[in-house]
Amino acid sequence: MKYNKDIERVIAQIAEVAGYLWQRGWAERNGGNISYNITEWADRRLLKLKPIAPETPLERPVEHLSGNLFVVTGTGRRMRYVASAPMENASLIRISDGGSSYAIVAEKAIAPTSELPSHLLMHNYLRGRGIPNRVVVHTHPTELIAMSHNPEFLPKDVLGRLLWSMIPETRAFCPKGVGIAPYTLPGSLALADATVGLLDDYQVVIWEKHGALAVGEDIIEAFDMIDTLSKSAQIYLAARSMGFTPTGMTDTQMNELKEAFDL
Ligand code: 2HA
Ligand code: ZN
Repeated sequence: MKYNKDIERVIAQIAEVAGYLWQRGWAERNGGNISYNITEWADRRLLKLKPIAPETPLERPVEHLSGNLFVVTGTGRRMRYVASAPMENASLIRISDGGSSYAIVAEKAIAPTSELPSHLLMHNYLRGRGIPNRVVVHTHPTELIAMSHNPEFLPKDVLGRLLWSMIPETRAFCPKGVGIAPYTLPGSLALADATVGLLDDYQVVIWEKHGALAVGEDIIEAFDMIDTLSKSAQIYLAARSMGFTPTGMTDTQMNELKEAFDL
């Protein structure tokens, strides 16, 4: 299918980020998924494309996404192939008027990611709050997942503060820290609800013992936040493997940073 320049740019960025996720080792087999709201760039032709498969009802309507068009990576598809052939491994879906179902409108019937409930409910919540969010990225960053196996890190903002304290950049570029959703079955509505419940406070959510998600207007920014947090997790791990627990920046040092960068 031919797309306009704006949408071609979005598809190229999805491929770029999919490549990073694979290179980082965060995307074993079909791990991770991406959704991108492209409605604002879609011309009439795209918005009126005929469904190539029957409408699929959504368990929970997404009224703020009525008529919206998304590029969504396909279920079972591998990030390394999203990188090399994005639209062979992603789906174009349109939400129905009213938001109670979606239809695949791409040329190929690629079923969207198993995490579609989380993706759509996150987009819906943010748009409903008037936030011009376009992207949800989900991936499996090894060290961050490992840290989520430690119950001591799971109370509110404990892991977030620890990661902030590893290197100044993390607080500067992830100023809200990380929310943590307790372990829940992948793909479930319960996982989606737990995640949405954290979006008032965070742009990055860790799914305990599973992965990370970031939201944003821009897919590169969303990737960068997870990458920055992952850097902190790696510093923590490097110190622990050298036999010591890293001191971390002090509260005074972090507060100085907060003021200097107006965070
Ligand atoms: O796409 O990452 O969470 C596979 C997954 C499910
Ligand atoms: Zn996952």
